[in-house]
Amino acid sequence: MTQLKEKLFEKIQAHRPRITKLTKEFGSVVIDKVDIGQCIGGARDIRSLVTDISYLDPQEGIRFRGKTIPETFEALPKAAGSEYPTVESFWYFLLTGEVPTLEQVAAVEAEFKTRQVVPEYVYTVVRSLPKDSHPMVMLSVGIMAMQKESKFAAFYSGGKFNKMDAWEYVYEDASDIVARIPVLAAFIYNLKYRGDKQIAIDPKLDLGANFAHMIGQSEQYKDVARMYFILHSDHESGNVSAHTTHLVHSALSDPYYAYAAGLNGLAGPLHGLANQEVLGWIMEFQKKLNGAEPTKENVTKALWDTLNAGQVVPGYGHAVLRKTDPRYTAQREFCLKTPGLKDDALFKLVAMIFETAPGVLTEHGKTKNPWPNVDAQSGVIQWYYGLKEWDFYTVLFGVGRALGCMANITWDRGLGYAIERPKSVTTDMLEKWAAEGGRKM
Ligand code: NMX
Ligand code: MLT
Repeated sequence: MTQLKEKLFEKIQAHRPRITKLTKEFGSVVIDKVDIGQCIGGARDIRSLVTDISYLDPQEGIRFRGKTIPETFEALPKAAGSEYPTVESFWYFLLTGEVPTLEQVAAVEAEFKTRQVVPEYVYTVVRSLPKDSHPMVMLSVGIMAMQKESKFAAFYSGGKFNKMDAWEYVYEDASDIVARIPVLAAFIYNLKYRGDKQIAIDPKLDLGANFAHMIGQSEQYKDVARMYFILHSDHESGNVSAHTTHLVHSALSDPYYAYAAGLNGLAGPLHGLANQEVLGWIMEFQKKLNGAEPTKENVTKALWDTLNAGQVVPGYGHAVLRKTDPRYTAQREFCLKTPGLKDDALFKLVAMIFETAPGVLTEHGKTKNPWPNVDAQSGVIQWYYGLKEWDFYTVLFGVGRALGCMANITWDRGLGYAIERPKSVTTDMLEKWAAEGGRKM
């Protein structure tokens, strides 16, 4: 067992009795109620999932393992010569809840080197797709094609499956997926936008730096990749990509099936695809300006045009958050401290939208949260560094989100969580309970 796997085993063993006690002794303690609005309205706010990996407070935003974003970046060991931690150190932290030592980080980096090679047949499958397929299709198909590597599936079909050991095989698949997904994403980028000019893995580099290297990016972009993947990793368990991954894996579908499904959810415009939509919206706006300077007045008009056309303003609003997303703030601060970027015209426009959109959305009066989410700021950074193919932005989100989804399903198996199966009701039933003032329990 690697150091990380041993540490994880220790943590899982220590945690198991807590779940057993809660289920056996306190299983009938009520923690929430469900109303008709929630039943029809996307199960909003119903407390029915458990994770210790991250928690999203509506006012404060995300905490990873109890730490805010600035605390996380502060606490973790940094990549050599960088202000940012490596993705490997963050992976250790997400899985175990402990800040790793430099030696523990080096061990994860070494482990990832042995895992990161994507089998050649996966590239053949992805290459056979039409070149104008969306890169999220390519990513999802690539992960799905790799399913035959699944150690969990082999363990299950080998006839020796048992609940106590199953997490070990999920850990193996999860680690393979986390180590390989940036390599697959870089392959897709080069295939789609660089005439299939592929760049080999540099085995000396950490995960984020190697991704930058493999897409032909600059030295500075290495930190962008590290920051981006960490920021997008996890957002507790109810969001579409994490929930889908958890749901599919709850049927004991292996991590490849589960994460391909999660990616398919991430590809929706109300979820991860919003980062592509933001850039699309900005480009459309600039086209309409026809060379004129953006002003608060013309930004306001463009926002109203979108709303009056019955569309959503991409990058604004959130199902849980009720303030500016701290992932937005972290990226905005990155822009403000990066010479060149803080004076970039696109950054200034995004900042102007930030000044304008909350007021317009409040006046519009529909959204419960007029503030920006992660997607409103992420594209401008990519654009500045020359990654201008905005239909690729959700793939970057998907690489980061693998960290959270894979850590979560490893723990799901460690704690033996049940197959997910909520109950549905009919409209007749809802109408009856509405007339009676509630369901008689
Ligand atoms: N622009 C216009 N209308 C909005 C917006 C927005 N940005 N956000 C919410 N609304 C509307 C929403 O469509 C709904 O309208 P209706 O009653 O006609 O159905 C109403 O406001 C109430 O919605 P909320 O309860 O505030 O939001 P909900 O929890 O249903 O949805 C989002 C959350 C994130 C899907 C929604 O805010 C949205 O569509 N935002 C724009 C897309 C986006 O940025 N998504 C990315 C989310 C983060 N991520 O990466 O996943
Ligand atoms: C996410 O990162 O998953 C999004 O902000 C959506 C969510 O949390 O619902």
